[in-house]
Amino acid sequence: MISSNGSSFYVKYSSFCVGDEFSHYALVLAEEYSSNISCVVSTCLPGMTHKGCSCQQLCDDPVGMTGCGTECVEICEPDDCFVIEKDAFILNGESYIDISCTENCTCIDNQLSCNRNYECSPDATCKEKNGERKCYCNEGYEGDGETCNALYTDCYAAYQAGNRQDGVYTILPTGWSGSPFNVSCDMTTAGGGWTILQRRTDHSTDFYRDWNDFKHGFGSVEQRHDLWLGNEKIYSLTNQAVYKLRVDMRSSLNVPLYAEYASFRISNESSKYQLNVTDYIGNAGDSLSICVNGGKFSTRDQDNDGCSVQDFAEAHRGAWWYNTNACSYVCKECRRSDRSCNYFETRSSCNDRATSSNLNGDYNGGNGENIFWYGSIYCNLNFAEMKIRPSLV
Ligand SMILES: [Ca+2]
Repeated sequence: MISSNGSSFYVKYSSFCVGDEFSHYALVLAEEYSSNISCVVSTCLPGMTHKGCSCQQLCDDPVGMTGCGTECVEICEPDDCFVIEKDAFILNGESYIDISCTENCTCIDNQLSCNRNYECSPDATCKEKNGERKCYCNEGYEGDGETCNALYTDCYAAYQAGNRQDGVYTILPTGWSGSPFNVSCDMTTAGGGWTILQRRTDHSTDFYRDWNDFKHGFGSVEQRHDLWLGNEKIYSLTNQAVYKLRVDMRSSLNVPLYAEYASFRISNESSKYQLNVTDYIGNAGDSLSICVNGGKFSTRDQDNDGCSVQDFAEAHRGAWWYNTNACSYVCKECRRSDRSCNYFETRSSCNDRATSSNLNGDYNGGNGENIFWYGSIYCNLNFAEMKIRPSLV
């Protein structure tokens, strides 16, 4: 028989006899029988482990031994293990690593099972953290402590290590004091190894946001959908080496465009992430050197554009290095016929639209509030992606 909890057992009688019709097929069994009825397992309390079953004679009157029967009883024993060095018990399934990180013992059903080949990687340190001693990979490395791999400082480092797939990589720029973070890497465009800073593909992500959002970043790095990596991360990246900037774009008429700058870096937050770019090449036109370069970053809640009578982050519904001090002329609007922008006007005051690019503008925004790159003959964009790579490559 199999019981409802899955235990199988049998019962055996020494004789079995059925009478004739006259006796109405009466059943006659021998009184002697045996069985292997087992106890129910896994009823041990927490901290105890099933160690088997024992058949015991239980009697209603243990003294007179009357009404006796056999009952199967589960044996439960404590499942912890005593560790001499620790001078304490550890629970079943728990591990203990000795003080020199050379032995890793696990308690399995009362028994310590020890791995004596446990050893820290040369890039790891044996230490106790949050009450747990083990080998921990040093800063700039990741792994389980026995094996530690150097974290990439950017997508180009991942590319150099042999990675050729576009996708998400975990990086730790030199000087970044926070935890390693994910970036989306473009490993295929223009030689690969590009760390993506910004991407605009549709209207689903709102880019009209405050300083803190642009400081820390938003959007989906993992999906390589619309994103802003974050000014703190961009600052850290662009100050660990000299970086080249590439901006891939597509005009509203789906013409592919690009702009590259031989160097690109931003300053820290106390300098308002001031922009510094040099040496444009590309087919999109130069829309950072004019009206933008040298500018401080502005958002709708932080006006650093250098113009006291106008808030350009609000005027352009974006967040950018709006720099009215450097802007002597400005594209008033895109021509309706071919959406090109060869119609520049000399600016008489800063009380005007004043930027030559606005890649964080409103995806569906109207003229001047949308995503534009006025250096191009096609100024309105339906796609933009900013990415960086060490400039010596
Ligand atoms: Ca202003």
